Amino acid sequence: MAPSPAPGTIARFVRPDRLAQRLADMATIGATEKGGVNRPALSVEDGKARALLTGWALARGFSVETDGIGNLYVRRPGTDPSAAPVMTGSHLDSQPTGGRYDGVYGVLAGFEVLEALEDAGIATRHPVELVAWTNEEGSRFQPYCMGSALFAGKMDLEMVLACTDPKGIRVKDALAETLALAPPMPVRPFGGAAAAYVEAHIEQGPRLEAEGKTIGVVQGIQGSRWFQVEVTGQEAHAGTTPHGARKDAFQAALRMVTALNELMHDPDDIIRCTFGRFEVLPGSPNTVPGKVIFTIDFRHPDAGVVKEEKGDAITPLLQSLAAPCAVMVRETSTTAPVDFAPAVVEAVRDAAALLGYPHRDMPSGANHDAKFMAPRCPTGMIFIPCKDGISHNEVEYASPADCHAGAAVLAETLVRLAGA
Ligand code: HGY
Ligand code: MN
Ligand code: MN
Repeated sequence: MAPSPAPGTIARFVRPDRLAQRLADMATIGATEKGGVNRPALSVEDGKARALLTGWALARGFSVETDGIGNLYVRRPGTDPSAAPVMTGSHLDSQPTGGRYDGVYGVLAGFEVLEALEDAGIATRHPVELVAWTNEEGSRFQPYCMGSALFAGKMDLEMVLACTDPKGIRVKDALAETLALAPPMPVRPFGGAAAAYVEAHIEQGPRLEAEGKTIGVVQGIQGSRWFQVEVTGQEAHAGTTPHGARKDAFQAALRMVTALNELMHDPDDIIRCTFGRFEVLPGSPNTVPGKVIFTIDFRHPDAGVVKEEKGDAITPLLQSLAAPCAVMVRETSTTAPVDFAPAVVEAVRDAAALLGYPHRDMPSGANHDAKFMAPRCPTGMIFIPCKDGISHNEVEYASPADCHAGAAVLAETLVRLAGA
């Protein structure tokens, strides 16, 4: 077996120009007028992005596979066929007004590492495997992270396939259409072994840029709970119906949001509570709203706050404020905070130091597929800065130099974990 490459070797084969070009090519799929992307999970755009990555992978001689939810696996074999793969990856789906880096950067940084290994002729003991997870965002279909959660055995496939988007389209049907856009490939069962998982991602926050750091050595991800709330009142005439006789779904929802803002008030500004979707129906100026549908995205790094201190109070609070309307509260996702494996965190930190990139340890405020991989195998993440900390926005931007740095640190980390 060839001698292990000296530290810093693989980083020299990571090509910033190639990575930048692949990011630019991928950004044409679902491109929006303001320079972002709209690539909903299991849409035609998602299918085209997978097809593009599949074509690149096959052209480099890597093998490709999928599974029952359409996760896309790209594998470079190791010298020990019995060894579990060291995995890397992220997601290709985006927010409706998403950026050109959220998720796709981690997928393409991982692909760049596979290419660099190939170019360097480095043999790793473990296979190195890239995965593009299905529906990380949870924007079109809730819950989020369907792909990684099913891989990790944390969701039921039949439940997931039955989930519908706001237009009533099922995951099952959208998945079939998406898969048809990529070449046929072997289908593997869920739950394969993984020796480690490392995900590269933009920070989606302002810290690294503000502190002049290039690399975030991520310690873990905060907990989060998502709810969908449906308030049902009675449509009525806006001019003739006395307020005392109304079952106004909007007024009830307004009481709920006001009370939730009080519950989630945090002078330390650590709690995150967002009402990202708020629909008032029928949406006519002179009809009392008969239905309001809204979402709650609640997050906190402390498990006690996520659960009993705040999270468990949400549903009873909404129910107490519904009358004279009715309310249905559906919790669509609950994930506890996760800590990443010290050995992987250390490998990321050592790689950043070896390559001379200023770095800092930090938590993740955003959810990632790594949250579901953390209980399955030693897991870690690498952050790079994004301009003004902005993400989930079409102006999202990461510099080519920072994209290169993250991919180089990822390469060194994966080579160390894969046993070259
Ligand atoms: O919502 C999140 O935290 C992730 O960016 N999808
Ligand atoms: Mn993401
Ligand atoms: Mn996102």
